[in-house]
Amino acid sequence: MKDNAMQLPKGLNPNEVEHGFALSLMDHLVVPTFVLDMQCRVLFWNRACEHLTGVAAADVIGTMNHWRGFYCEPRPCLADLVVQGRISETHALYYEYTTSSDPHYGLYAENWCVMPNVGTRLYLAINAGPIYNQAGELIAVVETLRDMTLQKEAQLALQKLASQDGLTSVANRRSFDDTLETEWRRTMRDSQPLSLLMVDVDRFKNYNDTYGHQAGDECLKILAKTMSDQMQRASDMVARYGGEEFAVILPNIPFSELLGIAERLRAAVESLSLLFPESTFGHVTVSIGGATVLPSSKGEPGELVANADAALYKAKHAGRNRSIVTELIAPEKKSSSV
Ligand code: GH3
Ligand code: MG
Ligand code: MG
Repeated sequence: MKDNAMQLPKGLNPNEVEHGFALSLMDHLVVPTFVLDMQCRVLFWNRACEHLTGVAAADVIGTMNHWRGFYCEPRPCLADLVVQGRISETHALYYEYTTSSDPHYGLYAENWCVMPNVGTRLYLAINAGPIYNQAGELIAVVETLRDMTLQKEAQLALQKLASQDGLTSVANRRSFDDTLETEWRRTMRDSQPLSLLMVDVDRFKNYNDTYGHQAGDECLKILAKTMSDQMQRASDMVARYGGEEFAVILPNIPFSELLGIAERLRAAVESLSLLFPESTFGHVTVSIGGATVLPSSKGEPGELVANADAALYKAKHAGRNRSIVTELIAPEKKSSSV
């Protein structure tokens, strides 16, 4: 016997070890584990798997009902994909996944699972490993699971914090830069327009000077919420660009619609009727500059920001509380204003 071979418990012969002790060992593993045969029937379902899923081994062994431990609707588990050679479907069925070009390695994936019997949604890390006989034929697949819910929730919360502006809770500048870059590439690839609005609060220094910085902060929060509430599509992003300036990314919005959207935002802020003290300056208002880029192989996202900024500058100089938009990378630039 080699030095690292498993030592037999006293009183057991080798056959009992193979058929009894090995099974008992898998049954007592703290890692939730189940095994499917080549008909996708459950051969083995250990105690940790019973605990994780709330499904008793006696209810699932010999059946194809293993999916019931994890999901409400029938669907393949990772081990089914390996048994049936349906590896190309992994991306459609799992939240995260990696596949190896070596079929002996199996699959790794992560997913949000409903866990119908325990009533708690869990984020599971899943390995499905093929088992081959001595002739090299696939005879079964073993699936092991790890509960990663706490780690995933912490990761998502951190990601959210890292992409949110601390004061107003809209997207922060970093998130704006990333999204604009992504949408720019999409625009070039899909030949769809991309629009951007830059929104600057009018005479905000006066608001701060009179009400104080804290009241100014409250005002910025209200403005951010008001603008976010105006956006109708999940793909639109309101971000705090910096200070009292906001930016709105509008994927797939053509130039013809941009002025209307800018005016809707401007009017929503004006109708809040947030008063400046002594009413010297009337209500809190914003000026808006916008630009639309048409698909082109040239250019970069900074051009869109620069053009929207230039339009904002014009809106300020034209008297504030107004919107001016520009069409970019067209044969001739068109401008419209209100
Ligand atoms: P306009 O844009 O109409 O030309 O005038 P403005 O007074 O808004 O422009 P300016 O750039 O002179 O002032 C911007 C002000 O915004 C000054 C700054 O104190 C204020 N501000 C920037 N960030 C914050 C913030 O986070 N909280 C508060 N309360 N004020 C801020
Ligand atoms: Mg301002
Ligand atoms: Mg400003």
